[in-house]
Order: sequence, then C-alpha cells, then structure tokens
Amino acid sequence: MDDTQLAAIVDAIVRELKESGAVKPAASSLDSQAASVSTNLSSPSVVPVKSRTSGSGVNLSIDLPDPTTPQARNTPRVKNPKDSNGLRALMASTTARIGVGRAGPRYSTASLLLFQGDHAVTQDALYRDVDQKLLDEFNLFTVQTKVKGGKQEYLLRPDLGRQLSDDAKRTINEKCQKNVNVQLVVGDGLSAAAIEANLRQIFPVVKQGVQNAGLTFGTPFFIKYARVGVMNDVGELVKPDVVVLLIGERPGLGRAESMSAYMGYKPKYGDTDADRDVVCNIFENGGTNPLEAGAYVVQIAQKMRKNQASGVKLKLAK
Ligand code: B12
Repeated sequence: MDDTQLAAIVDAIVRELKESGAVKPAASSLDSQAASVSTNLSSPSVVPVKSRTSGSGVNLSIDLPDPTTPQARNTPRVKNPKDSNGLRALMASTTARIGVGRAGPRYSTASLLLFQGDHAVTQDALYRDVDQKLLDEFNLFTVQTKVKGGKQEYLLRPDLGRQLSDDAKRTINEKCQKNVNVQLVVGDGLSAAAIEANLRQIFPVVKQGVQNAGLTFGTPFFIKYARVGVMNDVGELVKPDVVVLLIGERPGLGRAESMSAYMGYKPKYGDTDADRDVVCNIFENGGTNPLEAGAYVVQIAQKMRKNQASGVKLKLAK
C-alpha cells in the first residue's frame, strides 16, 4: 500500500467518525493531522473505500489489495535506497523479511499487513483438515490417533498423536497387507496445505519407484492427527521393512506447503528420531521438488533394506 492509499483510508475514517458524531470539536486536532497527511499526499485513492452508516453507528469496509501476492511481497519498501538494484538483488537472495522499510521505529503498514496475512495462512494450514477428495483420489482410508479433542488437543498433546487409537489398529489389521517391503502412510501433521500441495506429485513417484525396484508396496492409508512417532505403531502392526510417513511440517510464516518424508527401517515401540531419516522441505519452487523427493525416498528405502538400518545406524553403516 502506498502513502496515497493510506491517506485516503485515514480521510475516509475521519469522515466516518465525524458523520457519526464520534469526533467532537475537541478532537479537531486529529482531523487536522489527517488533513495534513492527505495534503502531503494529494492524489485520489485507488483503494475502493465503501462507507456505510448504519442506524446504530459506523460500519466501514475497506477493500485492500492482497498483500501476500508475489508482486506485493517482493516490492522493496525502503524509501530512497542508495542502491536500488543492490536492494532488489539482496531481497531476491533470501526469503527473510528484508528491505521492508519502516515508519519511524515501526514496521510500515504494508509489512504489518503482510505479516498478518502470512500468519493467517499459517493458522489456516494448521487448523483445517486435509481435503477428503484428495485422499479419495489415492484410495487412502483414514484412521485416527488417540487424539479425540480436535486440533487443540492435537497441539497440546503430541504424545497422543504418536499412538494409533484401538479402532485405527483394528482397521489397519483388517485392511493392510502385512510384511511388505515399503509401507507408505500419509499424516496431516502440522499442515494440511502441505499434503494438498505435494501428494499428487510425490505419491505416484514413490509407488512406481518401489514397484519398479521389484519391491512390494503396502496398502497406503491416511492418519489424522499424526505425529512422526506414530511410525512405530505402524511398524508394529504392518511389519514392513520400511515405513515412509509423508507429513505436513510446522508451517513458517507464509510458507505452509512444506512437507517431509520421515522414514524408518522396521520401526518398533521405543524407536526415536535417532532411528529415523527425513527428507524435508518438500515443496515446489524453492524447496526439494516433490518429484525428486519421491525418487530420493525410494533410494533411501533401498539403502535401508540393504543395510538393514535407518537413522544413525544407517549413517554409520555407509
Ligand atoms: C520442530 C523441529 C525440531 C524440534 C522437534 C521437537 C518437537 N517435538 O517437535 C527439535 C528442536 C527437538 C529438533 C531437533 C533436531 N532437528 Co529439527 N526440526 C524441526 C522443524 C522446525 C519442524 C519439524 C516438523 O514440522 N515436523 C513435523 C511434525 C508433525 O513432527 P512431530 O511429530 O511434531 O515432531 C517430530 C519431528 O519434528 C522430529 N524431528 C525434528 N527434527 C528432526 C530431525 C531429524 C533428522 C529427524 C529424523 C526427526 C526430526 O522430532 C519430533 C519428535 O519426534 C524442522 C524444519 C522442517 N522444515 O521440517 C526441523 C528439521 C527437521 N530438523 C532438523 C535437524 C537437523 C534436527 C537436529 C538433528 C538438529 C541437531 N543438530 O541437533 C535435531 C535432531 C532431532 C532428534 N529428535 O533427534 C533438520 C533435518 C535436516 C535433515 N534432512 O536431516 C530440519 C529439516 C531443519 C533444517 N532445515 O535443518 N527439530
């Protein structure tokens, strides 16, 4: 948002306040402050500002451009930079929030709005469920961990997310082929968006890669409210050589589509992250491409089988 748009918003709000009687004569300094902002920045607003005054009071709605679009996100906000090309190059070299400018000691409004927009993206990814249509596309049946109280409990009780419910165990026992070479499992983890962004690409690559390598591919399924440690329960039930768990990573600000593939050789009760490997940061345009990640997962599975080990033991075996 530029200064002209800001000034227009300030003008509109002050107008509304005056119309509603909220601004008394004593508040005229606010009025003149706002007026001085708009006289400095004179051109008319490009931001549609629709103001409606209801019977009970003010109801102002302001439509602003989406601050999370790549164009808005990558606009340098430093006023009068000494080296504008250098600034752009610097900004292009990192996803860190640099070149955002400031208003006195504070963030600029544009940066603040972007921050809030990104936070909303993160919250959405964390709190919503994976699209059922996507799970149906890959014939993934759903089981649940011991989390019963929704996302809030999932977040507060990681221990419950590491254990399958009794129902889940029964269903898996009924539906899954046992003693397979590779068991693929999908878990929502901390980002539904990550699964939605990557599953379509990575799933077929892993499945075909495993089968092309002459290995058996177990009956895949989806675990709701999953944590990485749930791999142990899967290993105990299905008895595969290798478990691959595709799971949504903890979202960063504005980066919700990052997925990981956690893997373990014959996972069992008591195994820890030291017994696991991870292919992380799987996402298109900047992360590990999901197609490549799928091929890499198959390679690691083969290595695990060859060395009969995963995690630190696999590292030591190499
Ligand atoms: C949160 C986190 C942690 C937390 C986990 C605590 C917790 N209970 O959540 C802590 C701070 C303990 C941690 C530690 C480590 N982490 Co860490 N961690 C992450 C982070 C930011 C998010 C992971 C996530 O979202 N998991 C999904 C959720 C659903 O899983 P969860 O069940 O809630 O939590 C489990 C996993 O997070 C797992 N985990 C976390 N880190 C690692 C690393 C490895 C190698 C493995 C096998 C498992 C693992 O531990 C948790 C408990 O089981 C990722 C960044 C990313 N892009 O993924 C890095 C990341 C996965 N971690 C990484 C690393 C290197 C480590 C350490 C080895 C660092 C170190 N030198 O000590 C340790 C080892 C972990 C271990 N337990 O043995 C790397 C892995 C790189 C790689 N390909 O090997 C990542 C990708 C960060 C990075 N960009 O470098 N980590």
